[in-house]
Order: sequence, then C-alpha cells, then structure tokens
Amino acid sequence: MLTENQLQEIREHLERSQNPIFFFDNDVDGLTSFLLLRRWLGRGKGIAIKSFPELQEHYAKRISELNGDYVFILDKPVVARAFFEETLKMNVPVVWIDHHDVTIDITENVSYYNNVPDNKPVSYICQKIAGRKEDEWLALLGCIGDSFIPEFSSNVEKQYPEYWRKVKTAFEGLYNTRFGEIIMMLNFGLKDKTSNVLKMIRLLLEAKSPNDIIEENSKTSSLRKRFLVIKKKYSKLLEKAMKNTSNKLIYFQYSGDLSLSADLANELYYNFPEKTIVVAYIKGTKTNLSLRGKTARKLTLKAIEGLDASGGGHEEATGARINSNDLPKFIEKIEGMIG
Ligand SMILES: [Mn+2]
Repeated sequence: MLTENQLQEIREHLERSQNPIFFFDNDVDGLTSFLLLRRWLGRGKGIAIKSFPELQEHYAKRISELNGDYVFILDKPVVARAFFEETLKMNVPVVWIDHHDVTIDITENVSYYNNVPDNKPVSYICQKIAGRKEDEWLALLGCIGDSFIPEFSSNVEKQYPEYWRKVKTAFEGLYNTRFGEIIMMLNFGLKDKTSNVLKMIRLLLEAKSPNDIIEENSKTSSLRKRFLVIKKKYSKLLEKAMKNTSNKLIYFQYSGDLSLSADLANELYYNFPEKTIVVAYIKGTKTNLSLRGKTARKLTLKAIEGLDASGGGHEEATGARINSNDLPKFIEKIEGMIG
C-alpha cells in the first residue's frame, strides 16, 4: 500500500489544482477512483480512457480544451510517452496512480504512485486519499469490480444489508449480490456513447447511496435501458462460451460492435477456476484478448513474445492486443504451454 506520506502528497497535488482533469481506465475501478477523488475535492472533470492498451497522445488535446491545470491518471497501466511530452510542453503537472506491475517511461513533470506488489485496486487507494466514510459503498463497488474485498466491506454490509453481505470471494460478490449487479450496470454504462457516459457520471457524482443508482426514475432510465440491452447480448455470448468447456483451456471468440471480453472472461473464470480462459474479441485486423487463470500473466507475456503485439496485467487476469492474423499462432502457443 502507499505510505501515509504518499497519500498526503497526492492530497496536496489535488488541493493545488484549480481545474484537474482526471483520465481514468474504462472500468468500474477506474470510474470509482475518479468519483471518490472528485467528490472529495469538489472540482475537476473526468474522462474515461477508451484507447487500449495505452493512454494515447491525442488525449492531451482534451487538457487544453477543458482548460485543465493538473492531470490525474487513474488505474491505467500504460501511457504513451508522447502524451507526457505534450503535458510537459503545456507545463501541466501530472499525477499517475496505478496498481499494475509495469515498467514506465515518464517525463519530469510526472509524479508516479504505484502500490505494487500489494496490488490493491486504485479505488482502494483513492478511498484512503479521500477518506470519506459516506463514500465507502462507492469504493466497495470499485474494489469488487477489481476482485478485491476491502476491510471496510463490513461497514457497508451494516449500512446496506439489502445490497451487500459477507462473501468468501470477490467473485461471489460480483455474481451473487445486488452490488454485483450495480457493478455490471456501471461497466456496461461505460461502453455507452459519450453523452450518456457523462449523464451517468453526473448521476454518480450526486448519488448519496446505491438506491440513487437503482431506483427507477428519469435520471436513471438511460443507464437502466442500456443495462438491459447489453445484459441480453452478454447472456447470449456467455451461454455460447459455456457450451465448450471440457478442455483445460476454455477458448471463446466473437465479434460485433461491443467488446465484453473482460466481463465474459471473469464469469467463465468464476465458474471454472481451475481452467485457463481466453476470450478473443475480433475487430477487423486487430484482436483484443482477455486471459484468466492461475498463470495468466506468464502465459500472456510468453504468447505475445515475437509477435507485433502488446499485453500484460495482473497475475491471474491480463489483456492483450494482437493482429488478427496471429490469433491461431497465439492460441497454439497457449495450448503448448498448458499441455
Ligand atoms: Mn484497476
């Protein structure tokens, strides 16, 4: 975990900013990390990073467009060197908070904070920075979304027993509680068009409790509609993927307009914790992969060796991006390694 001194340094960065721009990873850990800091500070703008695997240079334009004077990057493992060079030219300080095990290439205006090898989610770190007890439920959403049960989950259980209960694993919380349903709702909401993402962020910035997200009213209706549409697509894909699960490797590929690989891979892994999971989302010449398994990280790094590809992540959960032509070679390598 970051030290109290480091947490205090980050608080001071936040307090010095007049109009901070928060770039956050496009998942529930990234989203809630932003919300926790923004709710504490009371100012700043949030942008979900859609580029994968790295935060790309073109996002630097957003800083001047939005008149930002400080940049915070949350939960994104890789950032293009050119992005930092742009911020250096603009003379804008950058604070980067992450929990992935990666090597970095930064410019002198960047303060980098990483809690590796402890690896607790960035939403956990942000809850420690902001320290608002009334936001623990929000921090819990981010932590469970990133497979971690924080110690304050018992407080949330007392406050919201209809949403959360004691669970043995984070996955159980994700697939068997109402909070799990909200996490999926937010995850799918992030895949919506920008105007709806902004609408969702406004809702979440004001929400005083999970009721404010779940309750059916005019503020929540677009989020709910989106959830129901994607949930249907998702369930169909999952059902297909579950048909072929006899081997040590569960491999599933799909295409279409919506990437749901990480969610599919997680639920497959929850159902088959002893197996290796590979989910491939083929989009034209590029394929995004989500891997799960006890040795996912090792497998991923070995499988992309020698390919024109990028990838990485956590011990048991990784992502990679390869050329679609290389997909058979990639799978063959994985199969070779797990026997
Ligand atoms: Mn994360």
